[in-house]
Amino acid sequence: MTDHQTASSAYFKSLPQARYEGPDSKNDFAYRYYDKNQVVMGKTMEEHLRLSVCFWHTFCWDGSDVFGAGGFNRPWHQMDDPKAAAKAKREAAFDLFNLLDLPFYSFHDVDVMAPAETAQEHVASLSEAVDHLEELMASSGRKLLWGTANNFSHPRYMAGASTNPNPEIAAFAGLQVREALNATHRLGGANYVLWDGREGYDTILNTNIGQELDQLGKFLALVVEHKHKIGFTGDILIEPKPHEPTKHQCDSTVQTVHSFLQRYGLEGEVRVNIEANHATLAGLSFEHEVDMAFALDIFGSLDLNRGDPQNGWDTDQFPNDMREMTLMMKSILSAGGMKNGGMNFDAKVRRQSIAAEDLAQSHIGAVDLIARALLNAEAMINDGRLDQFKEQRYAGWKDGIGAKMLAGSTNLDEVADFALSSNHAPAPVSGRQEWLENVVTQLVR
Ligand code: XLS
Ligand code: CA
Ligand code: CA
Repeated sequence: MTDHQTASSAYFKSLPQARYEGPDSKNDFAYRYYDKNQVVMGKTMEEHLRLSVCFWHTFCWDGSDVFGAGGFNRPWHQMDDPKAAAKAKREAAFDLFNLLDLPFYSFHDVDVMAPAETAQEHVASLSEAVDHLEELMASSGRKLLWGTANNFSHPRYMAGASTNPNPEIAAFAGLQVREALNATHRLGGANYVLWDGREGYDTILNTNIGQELDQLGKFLALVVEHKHKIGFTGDILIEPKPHEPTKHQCDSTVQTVHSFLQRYGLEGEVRVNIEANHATLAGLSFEHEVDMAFALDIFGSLDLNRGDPQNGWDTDQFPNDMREMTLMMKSILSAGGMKNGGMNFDAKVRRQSIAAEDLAQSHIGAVDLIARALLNAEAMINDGRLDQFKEQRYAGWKDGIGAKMLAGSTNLDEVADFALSSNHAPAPVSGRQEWLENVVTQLVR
């Protein structure tokens, strides 16, 4: 990738190139911590973080919400010709990717193409967009973290995509997924994501849950089969979310997805894309979901953002919690680092942040947060106290009756007899949470 490509579209042209200037910089467009070439634990920051900008919030959203019209007035939203508008949007997107100098981006089919109504129009319109994306990627050196199909916005999907009571709609969803997966493969994407926004329900009165789970499971098996058929070597990722827009979503958490994969024989074929704000919507912490995915060996990739602790919506704000990001980074480093996955900013500026510079500065601040979190996580690992404490806490399971229980090489009689014969009352020990939290406070900078 060339180092300092400058933004060329009219929309971003007045903004300076973002580059690393160190912690003392006074430049609002500089990275203070993200030095993409800095080596941390054997890899550059760019390789560790694999940061990605998303199309939908950053270039497609016009600022509208359920109470009012959009006020962003991006030039590509003002154009009459839908094909020219889609092209201008793609060009502006790559200008921002270049300005930020981040390696990856992500998109839904409908984000990048001119709107289409029929199946034939969809295929033609996406294909035109993919030709252009291929050129833009070649000239900029930017890469695709993942592609996906938007099988939730069009009214045809109001009762679900693959879980729809009408199989013709499931087939239309199948067309969109095939085309989006083929496009992702052609563009060298590292992963393919399925976020099943409407694969759930609002009332049990009109829903056969068992039937819909089967529809979803069988559909996913078709996607996996197609991946192998075309030779796509990236990961297929499911993105859990508990609700919004449906009241009950089928794949609500990392653990739910894992059970679902087991039930439909898809273990080892599908991983998870974990979004911070979806974890908190499920009443879980981001670090819980990340650690759970590693424990179940289905970790794939991350969508970085945050919710609002007061309102409990999917607000998709840019992340700003250093402690949360540091603990997440620590989990990733401890598990051996990112593989095909990356960190995608599935985050949007607030509705009043209408300027082009808001799109740049929102990303710049979040990139620096993650870069610092990486340095903090490295410091935590080098410090060793947190890891040593956990290691010590479970040490008893390494041999004796503990090791036998873990290996499944004992029975309840032997376990009970051990308790009888050990001849003392085992005593609880302190979990030392406050001390551990103090250690975190000392190491999060
Ligand atoms: C919505 C999801 C969505 C996925 C991609 O809540 O976050 O944007 O990431 O379809
Ligand atoms: Ca997401
Ligand atoms: Ca979200």
